[in-house]
Amino acid sequence: MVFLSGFCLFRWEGAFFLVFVFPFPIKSCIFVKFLWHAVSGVSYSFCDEKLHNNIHYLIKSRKLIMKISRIDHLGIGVESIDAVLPYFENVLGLKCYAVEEVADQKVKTAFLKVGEVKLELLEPTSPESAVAKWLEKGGKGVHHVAFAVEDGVAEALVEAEGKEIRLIDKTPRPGAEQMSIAFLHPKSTAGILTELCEPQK
Ligand code: CMX
Repeated sequence: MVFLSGFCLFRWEGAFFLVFVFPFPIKSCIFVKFLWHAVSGVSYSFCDEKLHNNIHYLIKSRKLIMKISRIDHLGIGVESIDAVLPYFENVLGLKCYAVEEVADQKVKTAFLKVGEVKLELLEPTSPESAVAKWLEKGGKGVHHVAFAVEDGVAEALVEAEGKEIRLIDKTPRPGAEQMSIAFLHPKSTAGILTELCEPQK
């Protein structure tokens, strides 16, 4: 802390200089304070580890955030598609336009459209299926939310992993309706089993 006060006259190289100095700690002067904060703020920002990591990440990935264009579908886990379809068709007036088995996931799927969004009814075809285990543990209704990714599921997975999201699938795999899909673990996605998808190339 430096204490100075009043005007000070001094001579340098034949010229006289009058300097006003402050009667309080030099760091309290508004101008000095401003400079201090500006310099220390900037240097703090550059040292901030998170920012540094983000910049590093941005440089590495050359993008900021994955582009989600819409909700592609809601996956709804059911014991039996035949048992619930009358509700969706006869009460809600929706139309089932496709039934497909996804052997890889050990599920039978039925698709209905609601505007742009689809409902995917999921019926397990084996007790080993993830949906069967979920139903067995008391799961009901919406099983997962699927987001359509515009700029590539593979790239989105790299980005999500870089942001410490737990991946179920490290790389995209084929899903129903000729989609390329990958799941993110609900433990790191606010409890929502999250699917990223895009049409297969
Ligand atoms: N939504 C939210 N949380 C879920 C969940 C779901 N659908 N399924 C499981 N969990 C939670 C469980 O409640 C459990 O939480 P707690 O530890 O707090 O109890 C945790 O995740 C672990 O669950 P688990 O029963 O021990 O089951 P696993 O770890 O063996 O598997 C999961 C969970 C999500 C990794 C597995 O279900 C999976 O790989 N899912 C992705 C594949 C899939 O669901 N395919 C079917 C759809 C196919 C398609 O659309 O084509």
